[in-house]
This record gives sequence, C-alpha cells and structure tokens, in this order.
Amino acid sequence: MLTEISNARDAALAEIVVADALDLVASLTTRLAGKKGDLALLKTKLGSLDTVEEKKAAGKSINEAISAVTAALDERREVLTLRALEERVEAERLDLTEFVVKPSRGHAHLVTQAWERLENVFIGLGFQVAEGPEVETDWHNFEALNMGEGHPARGEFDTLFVDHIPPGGRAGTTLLRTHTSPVQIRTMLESEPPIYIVAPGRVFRRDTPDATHMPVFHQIEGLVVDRGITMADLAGTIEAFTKAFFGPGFTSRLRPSYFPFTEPSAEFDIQRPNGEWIELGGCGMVHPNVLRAGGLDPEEWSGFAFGFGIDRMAKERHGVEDIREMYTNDIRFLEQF
Ligand code: FA5
Repeated sequence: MLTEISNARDAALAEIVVADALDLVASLTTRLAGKKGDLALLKTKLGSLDTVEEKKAAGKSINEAISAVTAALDERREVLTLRALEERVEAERLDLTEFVVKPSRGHAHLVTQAWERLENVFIGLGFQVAEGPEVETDWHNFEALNMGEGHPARGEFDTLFVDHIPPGGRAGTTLLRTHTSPVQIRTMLESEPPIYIVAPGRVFRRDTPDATHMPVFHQIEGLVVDRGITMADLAGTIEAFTKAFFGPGFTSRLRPSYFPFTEPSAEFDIQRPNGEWIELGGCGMVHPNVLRAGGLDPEEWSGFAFGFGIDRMAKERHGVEDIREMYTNDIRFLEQF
C-alpha cells in the first residue's frame, strides 16, 4: 500500500512539473488533490488493510502525499501566474518615444562659445573674471567714468532708464548698463591693486537693430591697475590676445580715439590674414578721475582698460554677415557653429 501511495504521489508530481498552463493546473488540482482525487480515493482502500498500525501509517502517508502534491500545485500556479503577467506586460507595453528625426546633442550658442573662449584666453594671460549688475546706477555707468551730468558723451549711449527710484535717490538715475565699464569702478572699490580682471556681460542700448547693431548685446571689459603700467603694456596685451583668440595670422593696431574714461584713448582694430582691418572695441589708459572715483591715487597707480563687443567678435570669427542672424534662433543657422 505504501509503495502504491508513493508511486501515485511521484506520478502526480511529475505531471505537475510539466503543466504549462493555468487551466491545466486547475484540472490537475481537482484530479490529483481534490476530495475525490486520485490520492483521496486511496483512502477507500484503507479498510482492506489488516492492522490498525498499517492503517495509521498508510493514512498518514496519504495525507503527506496530498500535502506535497498541493504544495507543488500551488508553486506551479504561482510560477505560471507570474509568467502570464510578464507576457501581458510585454504584449501591452506602449512605446511612447517617437522621434521624427534622430535627436542630436545640442551645443552652446555661438555668442556663449565666444564668451567662454574669451574668458579662457584672458585667464591664460593671467586675468581674473569679475562681474557687475545689468541694472546700474547712473553714477557707476556715467559719473564715475568721468561723464558728469550733461556730458555730451552720455547722449551717445541712447540709454534705457528703469522706472525705479533708489531709497533717498532721484527718478531717472537707474538704468540698464550701456557698457561693461561700470565693472571697472565696482572692482576698484571692492579690491586693492594690483588688479587684472576681465568682465564679460550683457549690455543694453536703444540702438535700432541692423547688420552690426543689436539693442541687447555683449561686451567684455578689461581692467589692469598696477604700478608703472604704460600704453605699451596695453598694446602688448591686445596683441597677445589677438593672436591667442583669432590665430597667429592675425595682428592688431591701436588707432587714436576718444573716450571720457581713458586718456589717451584708442580704437582697437584687428587685421585679418587677407589684410582687411576690422574695428573691435575701445581702449586706453584709465583716466585719473576714474582712478579717483575708484578710490585710488593716480600718483601711485596707473592702468589700462578695454572693452570689446563679444557678438561682433563671434560674427567676425565665423564670418556671419548679419549680427541679427545670431538672435533669430533659427536652428538651421545656429547648428552650424
Ligand atoms: C564702449 O562701450 C566703451 N565702454 C569701451 C571702452 C572700454 C573704451 C574701456 C575704453 C576703455 P563702444 O560704445 O565703442 O565703447 O562699444 C564697444 C564695442 O561694443 C564696439 O566696438 C562694438 O564692438 C560693440 N557694440 C557697440 N554697440 C553695439 C551694438 N548695438 N550691437 C553690437 N555690438 C555693439
């Protein structure tokens, strides 16, 4: 009898292991482990056994066999349920990523690229990077730069004033900075010489957009204040910068000019390898009045300053014909750089 039970159990387990569908497991559950299942039916044969001990042992063995078969059925059901779920998830998965064209990695705007390259070149020449606010006082933007109230040079800047009256101040004295030169004043007031800084940033003028002008554009200011600084240091720095930024085939020149905040003043031009000259910005020796406004004694300290248009440099470097192209944000234009 015991052999019969263990044979029936083994046969049942063998069937269960290969059952490959949940409805098959359900029918096996009834046939093998149900109340009238194969194993349970063996109980009806217990009466034919001779001794109570034999009946007990066989009854126990049948119950153990039913438990083992039930456990195997449960396990098989679990495995198949999980598999069915996985198959359903796989079948119903939605691919929500649809690209008309393969996406490509973007890159910085060409003005940002020029800005970062300029910073790197000047850091390589030993300069530090300084910053100032885009909304300025007219004292920092004009007055401290030797352009007092009524100075004709103020008119050239086509200033955008801001509707803000500072505490204890007057209307019409807050503006969007027209150049990065106020950073010269802020740097001199905040730090002690020797000063070797560049200050790139956004500036604003009421200029009508055309091929070389934008009302919002970018400049990079340079300021050096130390003992015994001369115009030769300025010319040497500009030449070193020209070669580092544009390439060894380029050269530079200073052309006499006028800025209220530098004396003497010059325009800074660069020459392309094809011989053509391009104007890039202004420069000069820091005016004694500007040093004084920055809290420095002009008898002790001297320095030079320069300011170039970053957008114009990017335009020149890449041969862009119209500066406005850089701001219409046409991806077909921008992705070329
Ligand atoms: C200045 O702004 C002086 N602060 C530069 C300076 C600094 C001189 C330190 C001396 C010492 P200017 O207005 O020329 O100067 O402007 C400098 C450069 O900014 C120009 O040469 C040009 O490259 C660029 N620029 C001026 N206006 C515009 C504009 N509307 N759009 C794009 N670039 C411009």
